[in-house]
Amino acid sequence: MNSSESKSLVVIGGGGHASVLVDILRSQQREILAIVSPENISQRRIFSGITHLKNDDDILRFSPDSVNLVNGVGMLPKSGLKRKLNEYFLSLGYTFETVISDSAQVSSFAEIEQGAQVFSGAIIQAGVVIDAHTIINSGVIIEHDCHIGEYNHIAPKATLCGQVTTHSNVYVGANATVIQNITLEQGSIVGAGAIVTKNISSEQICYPSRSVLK
Ligand code: JB2
Repeated sequence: MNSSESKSLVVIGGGGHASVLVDILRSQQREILAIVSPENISQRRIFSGITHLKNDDDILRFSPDSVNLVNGVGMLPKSGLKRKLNEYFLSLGYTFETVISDSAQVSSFAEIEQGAQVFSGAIIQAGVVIDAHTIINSGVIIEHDCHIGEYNHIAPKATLCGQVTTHSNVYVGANATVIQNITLEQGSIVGAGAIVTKNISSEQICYPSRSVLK
């Protein structure tokens, strides 16, 4: 166990994404000191027994030396909330925990950067780099030598074939397929179920009905 793993955790957000993270962390016997959400969280049984705090500044009562944070706010296209929260707390000296489900298959020759989240059944092959604060959702396949940028969300069951590169803030929708050697530039969006066979420029959208852009 490294020093990061031994720290207690505070989870930001109390919705669906947070519930999946808390499920993983509970199965790994991690101590969760609080869930911080402005909304009621009592409707989700997975949160029972965990202290509920309503304001983000309540986190300041825990010192950065004693806790790590888990950002449980999900990330849909163009949503900047996750990054905004992370940058605020990183500037105060907090660290975001890297969360990897026990049922994910991560090559020992892959690198997962701090604050990334890898959910159940994901497969991450040799030579892959997942940059910080990126979500690799359930059942995603990231093939060999892909480089996934920071603050991406690769949604459930998406497949990225070998040597795909994504820049920051990229969203790949559920069940999309990106063929090998493609680059998805900053802020680009791949719709659910799309098949991407050409590079996508910054901030452009690949709609599933068209399958490829241009
Ligand atoms: O500023 C905030 C804030 N704004 C919203 N600070 C804190 N601490 N929490 C905030 N929240 C909380 O994030 C809301 O109160 C709510 O608890 C949570 C958002 O939950 P929701 O279920 O709406 O979305 P999500 O982010 O958990 O999940 C989205 O993204 C996932 C990746 C959904 O679209 C999911 O379907 C998706 N799988």
